[in-house]
Amino acid sequence: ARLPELLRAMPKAELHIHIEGSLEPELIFALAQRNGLQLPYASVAELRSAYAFCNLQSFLDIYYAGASVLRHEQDFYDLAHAYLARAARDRVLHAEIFFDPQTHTARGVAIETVIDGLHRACAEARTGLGISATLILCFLRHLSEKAAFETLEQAEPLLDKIVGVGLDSSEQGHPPEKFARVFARCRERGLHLVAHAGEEGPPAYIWSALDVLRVERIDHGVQAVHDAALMQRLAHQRIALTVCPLSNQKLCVFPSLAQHNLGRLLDAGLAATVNSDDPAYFGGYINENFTQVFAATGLTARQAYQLAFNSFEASFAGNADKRLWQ
Ligand code: ES4
Ligand code: ZN
Repeated sequence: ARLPELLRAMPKAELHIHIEGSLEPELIFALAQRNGLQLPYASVAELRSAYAFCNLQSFLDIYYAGASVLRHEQDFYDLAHAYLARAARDRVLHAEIFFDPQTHTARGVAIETVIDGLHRACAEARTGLGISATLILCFLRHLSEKAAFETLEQAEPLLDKIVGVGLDSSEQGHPPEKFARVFARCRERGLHLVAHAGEEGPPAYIWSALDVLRVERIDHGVQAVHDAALMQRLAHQRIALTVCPLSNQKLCVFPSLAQHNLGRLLDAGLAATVNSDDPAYFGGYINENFTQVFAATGLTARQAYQLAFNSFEASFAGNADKRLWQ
């Protein structure tokens, strides 16, 4: 069979998807109408044409503006349900979904509105779609440690609905160690820990995510190639990197997709995975990330199998999840 068909048909886990980044322009318009909100764009096409960015910050500005149409529990349910139905078509069997509660609580939306809506869609996907889906609460690193502690406190009664915590938003100037005490508290709560590091930021941020925050996976991590000792450590400890090729292309992390270093990471023995990050903004869901990076960099069927294997091995799926897909 041809490689693109293999990539599309192979079972996979998605470990790096921001649910707010799966909000398609059509749903932004539908939710704006349902919630009686005026958008500064006349049409879906006009909104889509505003999706031109060449670094993380210019993307984040548009991403947070888009998320502002999410107000009610049903809005969060509809968002997560749309993503999960789309992921099922890409043969995703398990998804670990990031969400940014502070984006919503800052607008007066209660954290239980966010978590209950997303969780209801995840629970329903088990029976409706045959997919296991769990939630990872991300702290916004451009905000303070105090704000992160307040968010954790608000989430405390809902912790049985999330599997872990992460760290996202503007990386440069906001090193992982800013959140050392919050992550230590989350660890005491028994939550899994991940963090974005080495997307645009230096290898030093990957070191501190591992040694100070004690995370189990690194989100992105592609800057690790600039530090040989770090590469050795990531390989030896089988610390997964959740790589997002189309995101890196759209945010100009690499000059072109052909120059993406996914092949180098795999060749060095790292547990890399392929993921979609913010598919509504970056031009494709997980299968599009696979087919485009394989076409641009010439990866092999063996490496496709390795990436799919890595995604399940690096997941926080439990036995109940595994029984669902087997
Ligand atoms: C993100 Cl691509 C990326 N990086 C950091 N934070 C994010 N939040 C949503 N997408
Ligand atoms: Zn991300």
